[in-house]
Amino acid sequence: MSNVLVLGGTTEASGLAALLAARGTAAVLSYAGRVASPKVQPIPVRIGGFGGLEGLVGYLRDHAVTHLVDATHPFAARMSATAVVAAAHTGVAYIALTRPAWTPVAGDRWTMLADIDAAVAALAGPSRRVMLALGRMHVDAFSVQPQHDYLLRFVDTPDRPPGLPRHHLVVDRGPFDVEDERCLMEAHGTEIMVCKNAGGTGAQAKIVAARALGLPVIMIARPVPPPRLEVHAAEDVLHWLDHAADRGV
Ligand code: 3Y8
Ligand code: NAP
Repeated sequence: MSNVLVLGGTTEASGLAALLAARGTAAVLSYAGRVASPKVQPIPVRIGGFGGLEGLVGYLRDHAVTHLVDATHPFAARMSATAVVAAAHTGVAYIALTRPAWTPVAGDRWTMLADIDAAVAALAGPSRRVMLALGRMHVDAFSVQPQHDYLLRFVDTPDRPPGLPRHHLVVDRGPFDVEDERCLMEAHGTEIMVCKNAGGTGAQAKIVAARALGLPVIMIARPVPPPRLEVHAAEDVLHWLDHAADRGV
Protein backbone atom coordinates (compact mmCIF):
# COMPACT_ATOMS: atom_id res chain seq x y z
CA MET A 1 0.00 0.00 0.00
CA SER A 2 1.73 3.21 -1.17
CA ASN A 3 1.89 6.32 0.98
CA VAL A 4 3.19 9.30 -1.02
CA LEU A 5 4.82 12.52 0.18
CA VAL A 6 4.85 15.26 -2.49
CA LEU A 7 7.18 18.23 -1.89
CA GLY A 8 5.08 20.92 -3.57
CA GLY A 9 4.87 24.61 -4.32
CA THR A 10 4.56 24.36 -8.10
CA THR A 11 1.89 24.08 -10.77
CA GLU A 12 3.15 20.59 -11.54
CA ALA A 13 2.88 19.50 -7.90
CA SER A 14 -0.74 20.70 -7.87
CA GLY A 15 -1.42 18.76 -11.06
CA LEU A 16 0.01 15.62 -9.50
CA ALA A 17 -2.03 16.14 -6.32
CA ALA A 18 -5.22 16.23 -8.41
CA LEU A 19 -4.30 12.95 -10.14
CA LEU A 20 -3.42 11.28 -6.84
CA ALA A 21 -6.74 12.42 -5.32
CA ALA A 22 -8.66 11.16 -8.35
CA ARG A 23 -7.21 7.66 -8.01
CA GLY A 24 -7.51 7.60 -4.24
CA THR A 25 -3.79 7.20 -3.54
CA ALA A 26 -2.78 8.00 0.06
CA ALA A 27 -0.73 11.18 -0.34
CA VAL A 28 0.27 14.38 1.47
CA LEU A 29 1.44 17.59 -0.22
CA SER A 30 4.07 19.56 1.67
CA TYR A 31 4.60 23.36 1.62
CA ALA A 32 7.50 25.23 3.25
CA GLY A 33 5.10 27.84 4.61
CA ARG A 34 6.55 30.66 2.52
CA VAL A 35 3.25 32.38 1.77
CA ALA A 36 0.26 33.30 3.90
CA SER A 37 -2.34 31.23 2.09
CA PRO A 38 -0.97 28.44 -0.04
CA LYS A 39 -3.24 27.01 -2.68
CA VAL A 40 -5.98 24.67 -1.44
CA GLN A 41 -5.26 21.07 -2.46
CA PRO A 42 -7.50 17.97 -2.94
CA ILE A 43 -5.18 15.91 -0.72
CA PRO A 44 -4.00 16.54 2.86
CA VAL A 45 -1.37 19.29 3.21
CA ARG A 46 1.42 19.82 5.71
CA ILE A 47 3.06 23.24 6.06
CA GLY A 48 6.54 24.10 7.38
CA GLY A 49 10.13 22.92 7.16
CA PHE A 50 11.01 19.42 8.28
CA GLY A 51 14.06 20.53 10.28
CA GLY A 52 16.78 19.63 7.81
CA LEU A 53 17.88 16.13 6.83
CA GLU A 54 17.25 14.65 10.27
CA GLY A 55 13.76 16.11 10.30
CA LEU A 56 12.85 14.78 6.87
CA VAL A 57 14.29 11.32 7.64
CA GLY A 58 12.23 11.29 10.83
CA TYR A 59 9.10 12.39 8.97
CA LEU A 60 9.51 9.68 6.31
CA ARG A 61 9.91 7.02 8.97
CA ASP A 62 7.23 8.30 11.39
CA HIS A 63 4.65 8.56 8.62
CA ALA A 64 5.63 5.29 6.89
CA VAL A 65 6.13 7.14 3.62
CA THR A 66 6.77 4.68 0.76
CA HIS A 67 7.30 7.15 -2.12
CA LEU A 68 8.86 10.62 -2.05
CA VAL A 69 8.11 12.93 -5.01
CA ASP A 70 10.19 16.12 -5.16
CA ALA A 71 7.96 18.47 -7.18
CA THR A 72 9.50 21.66 -5.82
CA HIS A 73 10.53 24.64 -7.92
CA PRO A 74 13.93 24.26 -9.67
CA PHE A 75 15.34 27.03 -7.45
CA ALA A 76 14.40 25.17 -4.26
CA ALA A 77 17.90 23.71 -4.27
CA ARG A 78 18.29 23.04 -0.55
CA MET A 79 15.01 21.11 -0.33
CA SER A 80 15.88 19.03 -3.37
CA ALA A 81 19.36 18.21 -2.10
CA THR A 82 17.94 17.12 1.27
CA ALA A 83 15.20 15.03 -0.35
CA VAL A 84 17.66 12.91 -2.37
CA VAL A 85 19.79 12.14 0.69
CA ALA A 86 16.79 11.47 2.96
CA ALA A 87 15.35 8.99 0.45
CA ALA A 88 18.71 7.20 0.21
CA HIS A 89 19.02 7.08 4.03
CA THR A 90 15.57 5.58 4.49
CA GLY A 91 15.23 3.45 1.35
CA VAL A 92 12.06 5.37 0.41
CA ALA A 93 11.46 5.31 -3.37
CA TYR A 94 12.32 8.73 -4.84
CA ILE A 95 11.51 10.64 -8.01
CA ALA A 96 11.70 14.32 -9.02
CA LEU A 97 8.91 15.97 -11.02
CA THR A 98 10.38 19.03 -12.67
CA ARG A 99 9.86 21.15 -15.77
CA PRO A 100 12.49 21.63 -18.47
CA ALA A 101 14.32 24.97 -18.49
CA TRP A 102 13.00 27.57 -20.89
CA THR A 103 15.11 28.02 -24.01
CA PRO A 104 15.16 31.21 -26.10
CA VAL A 105 13.22 31.35 -29.35
CA ALA A 106 13.23 33.85 -32.23
CA GLY A 107 12.58 37.33 -30.87
CA ASP A 108 13.92 36.64 -27.38
CA ARG A 109 16.62 39.06 -26.21
CA TRP A 110 18.02 37.04 -23.29
CA THR A 111 21.24 37.50 -21.37
CA MET A 112 21.71 34.19 -19.54
CA LEU A 113 23.50 34.61 -16.20
CA ALA A 114 24.60 32.13 -13.57
CA ASP A 115 22.89 33.45 -10.45
CA ILE A 116 21.28 36.38 -8.63
CA ASP A 117 24.63 38.07 -7.90
CA ALA A 118 25.51 38.10 -11.61
CA ALA A 119 22.10 39.62 -12.36
CA VAL A 120 22.72 42.36 -9.76
CA ALA A 121 26.12 43.12 -11.30
CA ALA A 122 24.60 43.25 -14.79
CA LEU A 123 22.36 46.12 -13.67
CA ALA A 124 25.31 48.47 -13.06
CA GLY A 125 24.94 51.70 -15.03
CA PRO A 126 22.44 54.49 -15.54
CA SER A 127 18.90 54.39 -14.17
CA ARG A 128 16.47 52.17 -16.02
CA ARG A 129 12.92 50.87 -15.49
CA VAL A 130 13.50 47.30 -14.33
CA MET A 131 10.91 44.56 -13.73
CA LEU A 132 12.24 42.21 -11.03
CA ALA A 133 10.04 39.12 -11.41
CA LEU A 134 11.94 37.23 -8.69
CA GLY A 135 9.51 37.34 -5.80
CA ARG A 136 10.37 38.60 -2.32
CA MET A 137 13.34 36.54 -1.16
CA HIS A 138 16.05 38.06 -3.37
CA VAL A 139 14.99 41.72 -3.59
CA ASP A 140 17.46 42.99 -0.97
CA ALA A 141 20.39 41.83 -3.15
CA PHE A 142 19.48 44.57 -5.65
CA SER A 143 19.87 47.38 -3.09
CA VAL A 144 23.44 47.89 -4.40
CA GLN A 145 21.81 49.12 -7.62
CA PRO A 146 19.43 51.73 -6.12
CA GLN A 147 19.48 53.93 -9.23
CA HIS A 148 16.74 52.01 -11.05
CA ASP A 149 12.96 52.32 -11.04
CA TYR A 150 11.96 48.80 -9.97
CA LEU A 151 8.69 47.01 -10.65
CA LEU A 152 8.39 44.29 -7.98
CA ARG A 153 5.88 41.48 -7.62
CA PHE A 154 5.34 39.54 -4.38
CA VAL A 155 2.81 36.87 -3.50
CA ASP A 156 1.99 38.57 -0.17
CA THR A 157 2.04 42.16 1.08
CA PRO A 158 5.36 42.49 2.93
CA ASP A 159 5.56 43.47 6.64
CA ARG A 160 7.97 46.28 5.73
CA PRO A 161 8.46 48.12 2.44
CA PRO A 162 11.15 46.65 0.14
CA GLY A 163 14.60 48.20 0.63
CA LEU A 164 14.77 49.71 -2.86
CA PRO A 165 14.35 53.51 -2.83
CA ARG A 166 12.43 53.66 -6.12
CA HIS A 167 10.03 50.80 -6.52
CA HIS A 168 6.44 49.97 -7.39
CA LEU A 169 5.14 46.80 -5.74
CA VAL A 170 2.47 44.57 -7.24
CA VAL A 171 1.01 41.91 -4.93
CA ASP A 172 -0.15 39.01 -7.08
CA ARG A 173 0.37 35.28 -7.52
CA GLY A 174 0.61 33.33 -10.74
CA PRO A 175 -0.13 31.64 -13.01
CA PHE A 176 -0.12 34.86 -15.05
CA ASP A 177 -1.69 35.83 -18.39
CA VAL A 178 0.33 37.14 -21.35
CA GLU A 179 -1.97 40.09 -22.05
CA ASP A 180 -1.99 41.11 -18.37
CA GLU A 181 1.82 40.84 -18.27
CA ARG A 182 2.16 42.99 -21.39
CA CYS A 183 -0.21 45.65 -19.96
CA LEU A 184 1.74 45.65 -16.67
CA MET A 185 5.08 46.11 -18.43
CA GLU A 186 3.71 48.85 -20.73
CA ALA A 187 2.04 50.67 -17.82
CA HIS A 188 5.33 50.64 -15.92
CA GLY A 189 7.41 51.50 -18.99
CA THR A 190 9.55 48.45 -18.33
CA GLU A 191 12.88 48.58 -20.18
CA ILE A 192 14.41 45.32 -18.96
CA MET A 193 13.16 42.29 -17.01
CA VAL A 194 15.03 40.03 -14.58
CA CYS A 195 13.68 36.53 -13.93
CA LYS A 196 14.64 32.97 -13.01
CA ASN A 197 14.64 30.16 -15.50
CA ALA A 198 11.76 28.53 -13.65
CA GLY A 199 10.46 26.62 -16.65
CA GLY A 200 6.89 25.44 -16.79
CA THR A 201 3.80 27.38 -17.73
CA GLY A 202 2.91 29.20 -14.50
CA ALA A 203 5.58 31.86 -14.85
CA GLN A 204 6.05 31.82 -18.61
CA ALA A 205 3.61 34.59 -19.59
CA LYS A 206 6.09 37.35 -18.75
CA ILE A 207 8.65 35.81 -21.14
CA VAL A 208 6.14 35.82 -23.99
CA ALA A 209 5.08 39.39 -23.17
CA ALA A 210 8.72 40.58 -23.04
CA ARG A 211 9.33 38.96 -26.46
CA ALA A 212 6.26 40.71 -27.90
CA LEU A 213 7.50 44.04 -26.54
CA GLY A 214 11.07 43.43 -27.72
CA LEU A 215 12.36 43.82 -24.15
CA PRO A 216 15.76 42.51 -23.04
CA VAL A 217 15.58 39.83 -20.33
CA ILE A 218 18.21 38.85 -17.77
CA MET A 219 17.54 35.11 -17.40
CA ILE A 220 19.03 33.54 -14.26
CA ALA A 221 20.05 29.91 -14.69
CA ARG A 222 18.69 27.34 -12.28
CA PRO A 223 21.03 25.60 -9.82
CA VAL A 224 22.27 22.18 -10.96
CA PRO A 225 20.31 19.44 -9.13
CA PRO A 226 22.02 16.36 -7.68
CA PRO A 227 21.97 13.18 -9.81
CA ARG A 228 18.45 11.80 -9.48
CA LEU A 229 15.53 10.07 -11.20
CA GLU A 230 13.59 12.87 -12.89
CA VAL A 231 10.42 13.11 -14.99
CA HIS A 232 8.61 16.09 -16.52
CA ALA A 233 4.99 14.93 -16.45
CA ALA A 234 2.70 14.03 -13.55
CA GLU A 235 1.47 11.01 -15.52
CA ASP A 236 5.03 9.65 -15.50
CA VAL A 237 4.98 9.79 -11.71
CA LEU A 238 1.79 7.68 -11.68
CA HIS A 239 3.44 5.17 -14.01
CA TRP A 240 6.45 5.08 -11.68
CA LEU A 241 4.15 4.52 -8.70
CA ASP A 242 2.40 1.65 -10.46
CA HIS A 243 5.64 0.17 -11.79
CA ALA A 244 7.33 0.49 -8.40
CA ALA A 245 4.31 -1.29 -6.90
CA ASP A 246 4.97 -4.15 -9.35
CA ARG A 247 8.50 -4.27 -7.94
CA GLY A 248 6.92 -4.65 -4.50
CA VAL A 249 8.15 -1.29 -3.14
C1 3Y8 B 1 4.74 28.80 -1.26
C2 3Y8 B 1 2.26 28.13 -3.01
C3 3Y8 B 1 0.32 26.17 -8.00
C4 3Y8 B 1 1.73 26.73 -7.88
C5 3Y8 B 1 1.85 28.11 -8.45
C6 3Y8 B 1 5.14 27.67 -10.72
C7 3Y8 B 1 4.06 28.75 -10.88
C8 3Y8 B 1 2.60 30.46 -9.86
C9 3Y8 B 1 5.27 31.77 -10.88
C10 3Y8 B 1 6.73 36.25 -11.29
C11 3Y8 B 1 7.35 35.02 -10.82
C12 3Y8 B 1 8.41 33.23 -8.14
C13 3Y8 B 1 7.59 32.87 -6.86
C14 3Y8 B 1 6.42 32.09 -8.70
C15 3Y8 B 1 5.55 31.37 -9.46
C16 3Y8 B 1 3.73 29.48 -9.58
C17 3Y8 B 1 3.34 28.53 -8.44
C18 3Y8 B 1 4.93 30.16 -8.92
C19 3Y8 B 1 7.32 33.16 -9.24
C20 3Y8 B 1 3.45 29.84 -4.72
C21 3Y8 B 1 3.32 29.11 -3.40
C22 3Y8 B 1 4.44 29.34 -2.64
C23 3Y8 B 1 5.31 30.16 -3.39
C24 3Y8 B 1 6.63 30.61 -2.90
C25 3Y8 B 1 7.20 31.68 -3.74
C26 3Y8 B 1 8.58 32.19 -3.33
C27 3Y8 B 1 8.97 32.97 -4.62
C28 3Y8 B 1 8.36 32.15 -5.75
C29 3Y8 B 1 6.83 34.06 -6.30
C30 3Y8 B 1 0.88 28.42 -3.55
C31 3Y8 B 1 2.40 30.89 -4.96
C32 3Y8 B 1 9.04 34.61 -8.04
C33 3Y8 B 1 9.47 32.19 -8.46
O1 3Y8 B 1 6.94 35.76 -0.58
C34 3Y8 B 1 7.70 34.79 -0.64
O2 3Y8 B 1 8.52 34.47 0.26
C35 3Y8 B 1 7.62 33.94 -1.88
C36 3Y8 B 1 8.60 33.04 -2.10
C37 3Y8 B 1 9.53 31.05 -3.02
C38 3Y8 B 1 10.45 33.09 -4.84
C39 3Y8 B 1 11.07 34.21 -4.10
O3 3Y8 B 1 12.31 34.16 -4.07
O4 3Y8 B 1 10.35 35.10 -3.57
N1 3Y8 B 1 7.43 31.21 -5.09
N2 3Y8 B 1 4.77 30.49 -4.58
C40 3Y8 B 1 5.42 27.45 -1.39
C41 3Y8 B 1 5.72 26.84 -0.03
O5 3Y8 B 1 5.43 27.43 1.01
O6 3Y8 B 1 6.26 25.70 -0.06
O7 3Y8 B 1 0.15 29.19 -2.91
O8 3Y8 B 1 0.57 27.89 -4.62
C42 3Y8 B 1 3.49 28.81 -5.83
C43 3Y8 B 1 3.77 29.26 -7.21
N3 3Y8 B 1 4.53 30.29 -7.52
O9 3Y8 B 1 0.09 25.12 -7.37
O10 3Y8 B 1 -0.49 26.75 -8.74
O11 3Y8 B 1 4.76 26.51 -10.73
O12 3Y8 B 1 6.33 28.04 -10.56
N4 3Y8 B 1 6.61 31.94 -7.39
C44 3Y8 B 1 9.98 32.22 -9.89
O13 3Y8 B 1 9.52 31.40 -10.68
O14 3Y8 B 1 10.83 33.07 -10.19
C45 3Y8 B 1 6.63 34.48 -9.60
O15 3Y8 B 1 6.26 37.19 -10.48
O16 3Y8 B 1 6.65 36.55 -12.55
P1 NAP C 1 14.78 25.94 -0.44
O1 NAP C 1 15.58 27.19 -0.32
O2 NAP C 1 15.28 24.82 -1.26
O3 NAP C 1 14.47 25.31 1.01
C1 NAP C 1 14.78 26.00 2.19
C2 NAP C 1 14.11 25.22 3.32
O4 NAP C 1 12.70 25.41 3.22
C3 NAP C 1 14.29 23.70 3.22
O5 NAP C 1 15.53 23.29 3.72
C4 NAP C 1 13.10 23.21 4.04
O6 NAP C 1 13.30 23.46 5.43
C5 NAP C 1 12.03 24.20 3.61
N1 NAP C 1 11.24 23.73 2.46
C6 NAP C 1 11.40 24.06 1.16
N2 NAP C 1 10.43 23.51 0.41
C7 NAP C 1 9.65 22.80 1.27
C8 NAP C 1 8.48 21.99 1.11
N3 NAP C 1 7.89 21.84 -0.09
N4 NAP C 1 7.94 21.39 2.23
C9 NAP C 1 8.52 21.58 3.43
N5 NAP C 1 9.62 22.34 3.66
C10 NAP C 1 10.16 22.92 2.58
O7 NAP C 1 13.30 26.27 -0.92
P2 NAP C 1 12.67 27.70 -1.39
O8 NAP C 1 13.35 28.15 -2.63
O9 NAP C 1 12.64 28.57 -0.18
O10 NAP C 1 11.19 27.26 -1.80
C11 NAP C 1 10.26 27.06 -0.78
C12 NAP C 1 9.00 26.54 -1.41
O11 NAP C 1 8.53 27.48 -2.37
C13 NAP C 1 9.16 25.22 -2.13
O12 NAP C 1 8.01 24.43 -1.88
C14 NAP C 1 9.20 25.59 -3.59
O13 NAP C 1 8.66 24.59 -4.43
C15 NAP C 1 8.31 26.82 -3.61
N6 NAP C 1 8.68 27.71 -4.70
C16 NAP C 1 9.92 28.23 -4.70
C17 NAP C 1 10.27 29.07 -5.76
C18 NAP C 1 11.62 29.69 -5.83
O14 NAP C 1 11.83 30.57 -6.67
N7 NAP C 1 12.54 29.29 -4.97
C19 NAP C 1 9.35 29.33 -6.77
C20 NAP C 1 8.08 28.77 -6.71
C21 NAP C 1 7.76 27.96 -5.64
P3 NAP C 1 13.91 22.34 6.44
O15 NAP C 1 15.38 22.35 6.14
O16 NAP C 1 13.56 22.84 7.80
O17 NAP C 1 13.27 21.03 6.12
